[in-house]
Amino acid sequence: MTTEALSWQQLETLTQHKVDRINGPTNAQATLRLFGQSEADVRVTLYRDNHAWCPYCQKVWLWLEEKQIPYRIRKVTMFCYGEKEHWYKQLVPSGMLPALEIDGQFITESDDILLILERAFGPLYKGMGDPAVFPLRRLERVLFGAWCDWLCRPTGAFGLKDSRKRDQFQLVVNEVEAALSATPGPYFLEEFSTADVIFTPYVERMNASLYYYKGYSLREDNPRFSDWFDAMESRSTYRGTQSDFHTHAHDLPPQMGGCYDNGEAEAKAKAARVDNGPWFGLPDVTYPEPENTKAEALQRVLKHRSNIIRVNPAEDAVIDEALRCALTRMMNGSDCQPPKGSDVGLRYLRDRINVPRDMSIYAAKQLRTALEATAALAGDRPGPSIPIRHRRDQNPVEFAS
Ligand SMILES: N[C@@H](CCC(=O)N[C@@H](CS)C(=O)NCC(=O)O)C(=O)O
Repeated sequence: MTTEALSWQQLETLTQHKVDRINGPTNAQATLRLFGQSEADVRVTLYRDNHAWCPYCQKVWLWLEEKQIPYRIRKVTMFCYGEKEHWYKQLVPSGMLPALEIDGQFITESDDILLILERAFGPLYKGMGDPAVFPLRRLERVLFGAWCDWLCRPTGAFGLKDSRKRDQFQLVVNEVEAALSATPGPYFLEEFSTADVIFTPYVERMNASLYYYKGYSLREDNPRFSDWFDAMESRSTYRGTQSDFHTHAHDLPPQMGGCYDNGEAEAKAKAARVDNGPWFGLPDVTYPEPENTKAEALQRVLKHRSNIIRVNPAEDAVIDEALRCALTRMMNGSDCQPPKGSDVGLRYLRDRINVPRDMSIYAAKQLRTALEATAALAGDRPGPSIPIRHRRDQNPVEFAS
C-alpha cells in the first residue's frame, strides 16, 4: 500500500515524545543534570565533546550518572568535526577533552578527574587505586593496545599478518574473559564498579570496529563479554551513553588515524550490513526495543528539520518532501513514493545520524530503516561518501540553535 507524504503539521501530531533531560534517564542532549536535587547543589561542570563520542568523556560521564552527582555539561567541538571553541582553548590550550571543574578547581585527564571525583563523592563501589581495580585498569590498557595494533596499523610487508594480530588480540580477550569469570556475576567485581566504567568506552568501540573492519564479533564470540554487555545494557545510565555500529565505524578512522579492513568476505558482508541495513539484529544492542522509539526519532527530526534540510545535498524542496515520506513511512508503515532524485539525499541523512548525540540506538535504527526503504523507491545511488580523514560533514556549528 502506498500513501501520500504527511505535512509537517500532521507529523507533529504523531509524537508526544518528551524526556526530562535534567532529572530523567541519562541522555546526550542534557546540559544540566540534577537527579532530583536543586541547582544550588551543583559543584561540578563536565566539559565534553558535542558528539558524545569521545571515549574518555564517556568514562567520566558514565561515572557521574552512576553516582547521580548533580552537574552541568558544556559541549566542545572536537578537532576532526570543526573549529574548537575559542573560550575552551583559553581554558585548555591543547583543546583536549574531557575536563572538569569542581568547586572552582579545573582538571584535565580522565583518570585524574575520576580520582578527584572519588575524593569528593566516594568511589563507585571500589575506587581507582583499590588493589582489586588497579590490575583491571592495566588490563584495559593492554586490551586497548592489542586492539590498536590490529585495527589501526597496516598489515603486510613490514607488519604482522592480520591473522597473527587477531590471535594476539584474542589472547588478551581471553585474559579479560578470565577476569570476568573470577566473580559470579557479570561484572568485573562482585558489584558494578569503576572497573566496568573504565572498560566501557573502548570495549564498545572494539565491538563495533572489529565487526565492521575485521568481521570479528567481540560480543557474540566471547561468552563473558556477552554477559557483560547484556548486564551493561540493563543500566539506564549505559543505555543513555551507548552508540551504534554505524556511528562508531565511521567516527573511528579520523580519530584513530585510520582503520584497516582485512579484505575478507565476512568483514565485507558485515560492513555492508552496518552501512545499508538491516540494522535490527546487529550485535550492537540486545535489550528489547522500548515502545516509543519511532516517536523519539520523529521528535528529534522535527526539532532540527530546517537545518537537516539546509545541509542536505539535495534541493530543499526535494529533500523536504522525501524526508516527510520517510517519516510518514516510519510512523504508519506504508510505502510513500519520494520525489525523483531524492535517493542520494535520503542516504546522505541515513549515514549521518549520530548515536547517542541525535537519538537513542533503537530510534536511530528506526529512522535509518525508514530512510533506506524510502530511498530504495527513488533509486539505488549511494549518498556522498563519508570522509575518513575528518568528519567536518558533522560540524555542530550547522546545528547550533
Ligand atoms: N589521556 C587523556 C586523553 C584524552 C583524549 O585523547 N581526548 C581526545 C578525544 S578522545 C581529545 O580531546 N582530542 C582533541 C580533539 O579531538 O579535539 C584522558 O584520559 O583524558
